[in-house]
Amino acid sequence: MDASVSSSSNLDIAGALASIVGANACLSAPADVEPYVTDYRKIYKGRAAAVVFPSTTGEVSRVMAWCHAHDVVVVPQGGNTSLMGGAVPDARGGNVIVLSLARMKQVLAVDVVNDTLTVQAGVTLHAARAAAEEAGRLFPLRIGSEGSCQIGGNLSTNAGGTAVLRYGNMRDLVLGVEAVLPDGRIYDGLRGLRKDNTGYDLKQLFIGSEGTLGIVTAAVLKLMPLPRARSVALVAVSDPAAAVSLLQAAKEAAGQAVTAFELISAPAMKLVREYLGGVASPLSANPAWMVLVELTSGGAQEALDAQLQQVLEDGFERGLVQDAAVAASLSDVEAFWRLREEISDAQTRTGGSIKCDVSVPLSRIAQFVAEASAKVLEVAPQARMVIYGHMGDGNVHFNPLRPADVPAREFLDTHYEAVSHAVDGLAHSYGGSISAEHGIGVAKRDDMRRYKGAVELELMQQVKRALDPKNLLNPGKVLA
Ligand code: 2HG
Ligand code: ZN
Repeated sequence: MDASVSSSSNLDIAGALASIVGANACLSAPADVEPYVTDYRKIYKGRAAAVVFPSTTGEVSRVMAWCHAHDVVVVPQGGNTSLMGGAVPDARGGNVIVLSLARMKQVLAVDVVNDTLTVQAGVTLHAARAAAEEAGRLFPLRIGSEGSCQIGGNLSTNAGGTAVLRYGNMRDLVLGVEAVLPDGRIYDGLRGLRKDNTGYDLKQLFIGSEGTLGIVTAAVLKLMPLPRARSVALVAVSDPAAAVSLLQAAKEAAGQAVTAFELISAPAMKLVREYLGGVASPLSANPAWMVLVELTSGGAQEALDAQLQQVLEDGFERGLVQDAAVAASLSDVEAFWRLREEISDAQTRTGGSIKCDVSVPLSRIAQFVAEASAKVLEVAPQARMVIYGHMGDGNVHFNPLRPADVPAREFLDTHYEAVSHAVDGLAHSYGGSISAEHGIGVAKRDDMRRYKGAVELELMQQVKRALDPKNLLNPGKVLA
C-alpha cells in the first residue's frame, strides 16, 4: 500500500506547502514519506499526503494557517522515537500531513549568567546537552534516545529518563516555550524567568500534551552546574524492597548527589547482555535483582568515590547489598550504562514485549512489583519478566516479554489485554499512573479512559476544543 495518498478533495497540499517552505522541504513521493509515517518500532504505520520541514517559526505558522483554512490534519513530529504511536498519522489517509521539526535545529542563545539555553524545537537532546557543556553547564535530561529525540518532542511528551530523581522531568527543566497554535497564531512564551506569576502558566499546556494543542517551536531551558565527579556502581540486591532501603540509605548519606537509581531484573539483564553480543556481567553471579546507582557532585572525585564506597559497605553490613561492581574508569561507567540503556532496544529487537510504563509512590513500589509479577505469571506463566527502570523516582518499565519459543504476534494476541490490564489496574489501585513517562499517544488512549475521572477527562476535552476546535492537530492522540 502506498504510504502517501493524494488528497481526497483534489487539494494540491504538497504544492501549496512547497510554496511556503520551499520545494526541497516538502516530500510527497511515497518512498520519501514512508519513514515519517512509520514509528520507530514499526508497529504503527500511517499515511500522509506530504511531509513538510519548515525552518522558522514563521514558516510553521504559515503552514498551520493554510492547513487550518483547508481542513488539513497536521501531525507534528520530532525525532519519531515515541513508544506510544504519538508522532505518526493513522492509516486513514486523506488530507493529512506530517510536520517535521528536523530543520529547526538552531541553538539560539546560551546565557551563562541566567543559566539558560534557548533552542529551536528540532535541536536533538544530544546537541542541547553538548551546547550546555560547551558553556560549562549541564542540561540534565538524560534518555537513551538522546541522539535522535528532539527538544520539541521531549517537551511535548514531558520526557523523564534516568536523572529525574535529581533534576525532575522536562516540565521542571523549562522556563519558556514558543508554540504555534492550530490556526497559525504564535504563542510567544519564550521567556527565561524563574519567577513570573502573571496569570495562567500557559506554557504548561503545551508540555506533555503530545502535540495535540500546539506545536512547540522553541524553548528556554534551565542549565545546572556541570558535575565534576561521577561515581557509578552496579549492585546486586535480593529484591526491590532491599533496593528501596538502599536508596533511602544512599539519600541519607549522599543527599542530592544521588542522581540515578535504576532497577534491573535478572531477565532484563540476561536479554541485554545477549543483545550486546554476550558481554560479560560486571557482577560475578547472576543476581535476581540489580540496581545501577550513580552519584554526581561538583567536588573531588575521590571524595565521591569514598561516599559511594561507604554507602555500599553499610548496605552490605545491613544485608541490603549482596555484591557490587564499582566503575573504575569512564569506559566502565559507559559500559554499565550501556547495559541499562540498551534494554529497550533489546526488547524491540526481540519483539513481543508488553509495555507497561507505570509509576507508584516509592513507599509502595516493592510491594507493587511483587504483586504485579504474581498477577502476570498467573496469566502468562512463561513470560520473561523484563522489569527495569527509574525506580528512584517511582517509575518502572514493567514489560513482560514473550518466551523464546513463542512468536511475538502469538504472545501479544494471547496476553496483551490481560497482562496490561492487570499491571495498569494494579498501578492505578496503588495510587499510581499507567503512563509515567511515555505518554498516551494512541497506544494507551483507550486504557486512559478507564482510569481518569470523568471530570478530569471532560476538562481535557474542553481544553482541546478551546485550542483546536476543528480537531486538526494530531487528532486521535491522547483523546479519542
Ligand atoms: C527507558 O527507560 C525508556 O529505557 C524505554 O523509557 C523503556 O522501552 C521501554 O519500555
Ligand atoms: Zn524510561
